[in-house]
Amino acid sequence: MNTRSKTLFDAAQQVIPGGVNSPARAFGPVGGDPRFIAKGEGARIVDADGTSYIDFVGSWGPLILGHAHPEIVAAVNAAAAGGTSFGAPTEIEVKMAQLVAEMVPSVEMVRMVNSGTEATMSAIRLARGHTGRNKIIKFEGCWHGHADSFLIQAGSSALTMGAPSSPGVTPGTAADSITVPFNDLEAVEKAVVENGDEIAAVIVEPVAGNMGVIPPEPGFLQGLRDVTAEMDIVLIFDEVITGFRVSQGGAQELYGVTPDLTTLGKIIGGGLPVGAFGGRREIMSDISPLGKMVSQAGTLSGNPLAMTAGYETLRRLEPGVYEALEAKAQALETGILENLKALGLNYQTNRVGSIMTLFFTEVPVASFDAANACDQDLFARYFREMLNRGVYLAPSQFEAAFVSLAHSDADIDKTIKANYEALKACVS
Ligand code: KE4
Repeated sequence: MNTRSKTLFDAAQQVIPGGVNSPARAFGPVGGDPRFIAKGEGARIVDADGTSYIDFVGSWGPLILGHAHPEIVAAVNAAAAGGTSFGAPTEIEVKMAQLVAEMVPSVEMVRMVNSGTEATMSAIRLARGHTGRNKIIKFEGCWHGHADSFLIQAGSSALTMGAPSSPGVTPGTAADSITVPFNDLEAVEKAVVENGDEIAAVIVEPVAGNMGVIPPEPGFLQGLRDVTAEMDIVLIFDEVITGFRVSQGGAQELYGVTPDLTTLGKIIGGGLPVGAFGGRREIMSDISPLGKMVSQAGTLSGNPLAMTAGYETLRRLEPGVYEALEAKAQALETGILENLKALGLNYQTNRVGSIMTLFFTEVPVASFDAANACDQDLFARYFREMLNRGVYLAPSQFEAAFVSLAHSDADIDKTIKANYEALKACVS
């Protein structure tokens, strides 16, 4: 059918690789063509053909307050009227850093950047510069953005596209990245023993969100904290998804484990390009222009527009917000589980607060291998059935659904109804 989205996609593919500016948006794994989005409002997005969807991608997490929040749009408009970027320090950057330090337990000092990738890339460089060591430990199926050191057995779009280890990453770089299974503390301890004084950092998503949502097993995060503290290894929590999402202070507050460094993104920018890395003053004091002068820089880092969107978002995330998000997400998960039971299906759900994944497998998903064993063809069918019923999910089994404060009870009920019909269509 020749829709406006199709026309735009045909044009896009002539000048943009795959027609998308990020592979996670490609519909290849789920079939059909991506919907080109014209606008968003609250919990809904409208595509170029005027079709409206209940949105559970929310720009992959940033829009915890929903699309086009009127007060945030007004604040960004006002900031833009005063200039979009100066390349010089501004008051809003100080207020933002103070607010992040107040909200995130591990953060004594923080540096703003422009994406989660920049945050994680900078954090491991800082850990290497601070410790004088070269190797990092990362976890199979976790995604920390597209810096070379992470693109070995990675999650998210790399996994979805069937290329978890990327061409273009040199053997030398790959040799300094040790990849172990998520939730496998013994494997971490073994890697530390084998490489101990060469390891600069362990970087982990405290709740994995890029092989679908996989919570940490009891004791896993504390175990990482203990083994890294013992060996003076920098523990980095990549909270780009979980930061300000699973609680006001992120996963480190939820699980009571404080890392040395934390990387942030998504919600911190309120939908504009912002990332950040922060943590212990002793470590952050080695970032240029201080201490050991670990280099890190950025033309638009901390620009007043992005800082305004982020600051106005964060300051609205008061504790009561998380009870409301929990109630919405719990209602959605309960409805899905009731549907599965009614249809005699045993697919699995994982949920932490307002992020969740429905896995098309009959075994509990606590590891990369279990996630990777899901029936991706069945997920693709389900995705299309939901899209045709006006529910917009991430086009991959290996992603999270994000519930926002803007999702109404009616939206949740409509989604549960669509879920029942979609599941029934998939298995009939
Ligand atoms: P960005 O560079 O995309 O802002 O952040 C990279 C990143 C770092 N750490 C974690 C835990 C992340 O989830 C991400 C990015 N998440 C993906 C979706 N799973 C973004 C979507 C995309 O790649 O288009």
